[in-house]
Amino acid sequence: MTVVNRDSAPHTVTATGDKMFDTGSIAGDSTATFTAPSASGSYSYICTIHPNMEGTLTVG
Ligand SMILES: [Cu+2]
Repeated sequence: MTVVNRDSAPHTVTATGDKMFDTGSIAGDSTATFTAPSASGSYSYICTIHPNMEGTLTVG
């Protein structure tokens, strides 16, 4: 899947726990792709640069 960093600062999309996905650092105003888990479920992720930034990836 593709994610877009619309901020000027770099961020990551990094799965918590078993780290099933990790974009690494995405530069500001850039895109990154990663392979989403194939199993349905909710996967928590954070930005490793700013660990207070968190979200959930839902695979239907
Ligand atoms: Cu960040």
